[in-house]
Amino acid sequence: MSKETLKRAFADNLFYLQGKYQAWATPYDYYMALAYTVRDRLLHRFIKTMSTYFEQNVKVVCYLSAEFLMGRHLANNLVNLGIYEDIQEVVASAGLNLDDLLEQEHDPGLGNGGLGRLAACFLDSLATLEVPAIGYGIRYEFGIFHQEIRDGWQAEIPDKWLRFGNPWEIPHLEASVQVKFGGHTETYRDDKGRKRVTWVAERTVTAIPYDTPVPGYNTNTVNPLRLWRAEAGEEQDFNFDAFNAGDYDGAVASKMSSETISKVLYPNDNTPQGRQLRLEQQYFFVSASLQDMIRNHLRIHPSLENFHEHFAVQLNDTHPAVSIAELMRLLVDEHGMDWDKAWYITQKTFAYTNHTLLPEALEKWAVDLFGSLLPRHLEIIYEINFRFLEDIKTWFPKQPELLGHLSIIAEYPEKSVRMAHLACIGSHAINGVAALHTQLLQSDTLKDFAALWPEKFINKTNGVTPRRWILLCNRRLANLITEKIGGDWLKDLSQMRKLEAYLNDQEFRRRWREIKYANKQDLAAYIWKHNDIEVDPNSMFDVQVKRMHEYKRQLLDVLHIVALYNRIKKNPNVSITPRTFIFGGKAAPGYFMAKLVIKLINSVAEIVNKDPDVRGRLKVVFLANFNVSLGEKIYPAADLSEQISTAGKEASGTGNMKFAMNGAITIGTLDGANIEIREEAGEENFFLFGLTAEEVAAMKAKSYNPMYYYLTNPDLKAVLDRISSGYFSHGNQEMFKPLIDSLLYDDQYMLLADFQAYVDCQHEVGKAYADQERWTTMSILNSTRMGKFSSDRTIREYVTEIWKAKPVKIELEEYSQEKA
Ligand code: B1N
Repeated sequence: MSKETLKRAFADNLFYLQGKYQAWATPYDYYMALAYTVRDRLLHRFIKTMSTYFEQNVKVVCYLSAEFLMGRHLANNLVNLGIYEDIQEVVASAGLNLDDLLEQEHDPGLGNGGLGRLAACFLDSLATLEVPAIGYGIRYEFGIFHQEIRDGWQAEIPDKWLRFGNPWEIPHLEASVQVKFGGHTETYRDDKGRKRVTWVAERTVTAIPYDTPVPGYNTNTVNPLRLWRAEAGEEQDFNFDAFNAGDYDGAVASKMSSETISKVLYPNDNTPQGRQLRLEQQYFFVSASLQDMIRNHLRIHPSLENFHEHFAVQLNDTHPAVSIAELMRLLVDEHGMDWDKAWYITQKTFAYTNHTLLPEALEKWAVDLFGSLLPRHLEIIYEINFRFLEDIKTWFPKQPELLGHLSIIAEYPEKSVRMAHLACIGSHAINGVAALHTQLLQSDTLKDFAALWPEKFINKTNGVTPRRWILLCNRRLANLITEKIGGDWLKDLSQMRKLEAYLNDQEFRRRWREIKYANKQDLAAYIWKHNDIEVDPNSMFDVQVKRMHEYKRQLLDVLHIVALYNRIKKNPNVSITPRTFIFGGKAAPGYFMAKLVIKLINSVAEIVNKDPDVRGRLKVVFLANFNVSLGEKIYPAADLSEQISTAGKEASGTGNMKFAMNGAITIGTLDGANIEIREEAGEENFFLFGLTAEEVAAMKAKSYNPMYYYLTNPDLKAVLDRISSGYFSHGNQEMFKPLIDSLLYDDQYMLLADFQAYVDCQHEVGKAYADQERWTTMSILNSTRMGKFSSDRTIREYVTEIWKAKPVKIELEEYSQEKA
């Protein structure tokens, strides 16, 4: 891939694809020309990868997910193809700056948060490890809304990400499939006299696949991300008023017809959306994907009897769990297979990942709704359930109560289909996403299934890709690492340990600090530009970025800020470590409390940032529209990573890993992957506080009284009283009352129980930061010891223990290497 060829292609694409001379080209034109140049280089690898899989008849991993939060493609593709530096030169020789062009790309937001981003990291690792894999999902026309802050409140703006075209996708109209909805079922006898069922649907939607090539790092493998679009008849209007009023799905629900299916991503994280359209989305992409697999299988094989030997299908939470009924329907009804054989194949094919323990987040569909949309699937689920419960009766004749616990159908409060039960019964493996989470699944959320099939349960601690989350977002750090230990760490993150040889090297330590400082300067410039707030890169950057949710306890972080502010107001000369508190995160549009916390953060910022007594020692910043590309700017600039969820509530967290890899130190509870991060980093390099999951459960069991803490802790009382008094809300005492009342009278997430421990721990953090030598050591060791949290490690475990798939080398012919 010579620079001359790249230069030529760049110029040609500007002319022939954007239709522009240099003189008229906008930065976006240049971005598009560059994107097409890179895409061409991906494509022949992509095609070679596909044909190799076909010819070698390999087992393919199919990752089914309602969300893929890919982030921008261009820089990632440059990095993975190994042409970043070359392209930088090519672009410079045209008088342009690569970073400016990279900023032109719209960040595709086809996911909410951790779950969708995990799917994206997994695709990167699968291709890097040369595992045959395909991601299947939905090509939403509107991704997660764009967040603006108006008068301190969140406003939601529709995300029209496709408006200026998407150079990374290739539609395949010829590979469309039909997906049916509604209607009824009929029985008949086939020519062998066997009783069969057909589904007479009420309507049919066309699913059109759009493929995005996903390259591995430093390999020839390029796997597909295949996203389905529902064919629209008439173009439908989008109701922006309803949308902005927070009635998010009302904006599209008015004309609930086929073309709305792939219109919009539901903006909920960790809360289910019991709407018919959501179930339509789930079934739509599941059916299209399974039909696609079957079609591909029958191109090479005479029957579907060995389907499970060629496809390993992973269910990313229960969102695609209707797959289990759909594969049974396709095998039994459409391909005439016996039930028992079909069931064997189905169980061998699927594995299920659970991502949450929050009881309210477990998906349930009312039987009436389910049956009216998917009448045949409801019958199949009843049949699966009947056979399963018959087995249970035989195996445990003395435990009739088990039937109600295990049944796929819940009777109360309304008759409904429990998707997690369907997923457990139809899968051969069930995994949680961190050690504690898997334990709690087994001891609590899914305990009856764990007792029944202990061998099905297995932990797979999450990971993140070091390509995007170190190399691409923190080039300064990546360069230092490679200079010291060579480049192998990018494919084997445990090699980072070798850097510990430099732990006491003064020159290395100085450069470590300089890099963090430079990253903080960059972020400070971003804050200045977007928030008009001046922050000092010498202050500690104390960061909490993640979706807004009560269990994540952004509010506890705010209580600490107010506690520090109170200390200063009491004695303006008190000695405190200067801090910049940085927040970011979207709230689901209908989540009132989460939105109120955003308003509180901005209200506290307004007062604290300009109070002369504070003398700039505290700054509070809420960065609007936290997404993958903003994360890439924030993680490398953080000193302190806030991972303060109520123990037992955060399944894993993955932001915690990104922070630590980039040298931030965690303050956190014993929750999710924090526990394993602390184990790896060493307890002396982690700020631990708060109740354990066990203590939380015990305290809840003997009736928790938050008011007690308010009445007995004067600092806590002063904090809550200041907020209640209207001090941060122009005298309005009503504004934050819902937050205060929920703390005093309910406090489901036990902020008040953890308050003092948190404040005390933060005091230790402040002292540690003041000792820059100590802090530098902790920072280096956090970063060097995160090898476990590369998604390469996670994927290797899935591949060997669950999917039983094998890597396949993709050989490029000489001529196509030339052409590249
Ligand atoms: O999945 C991440 C974990 O790291 C997080 O701890 C966990 O909260 C997150 C319904 C979810 N769990 N459940 C969801 C997302 C969208 C939706 O519609 C639920 N997200 C998580 C990766 O394992």
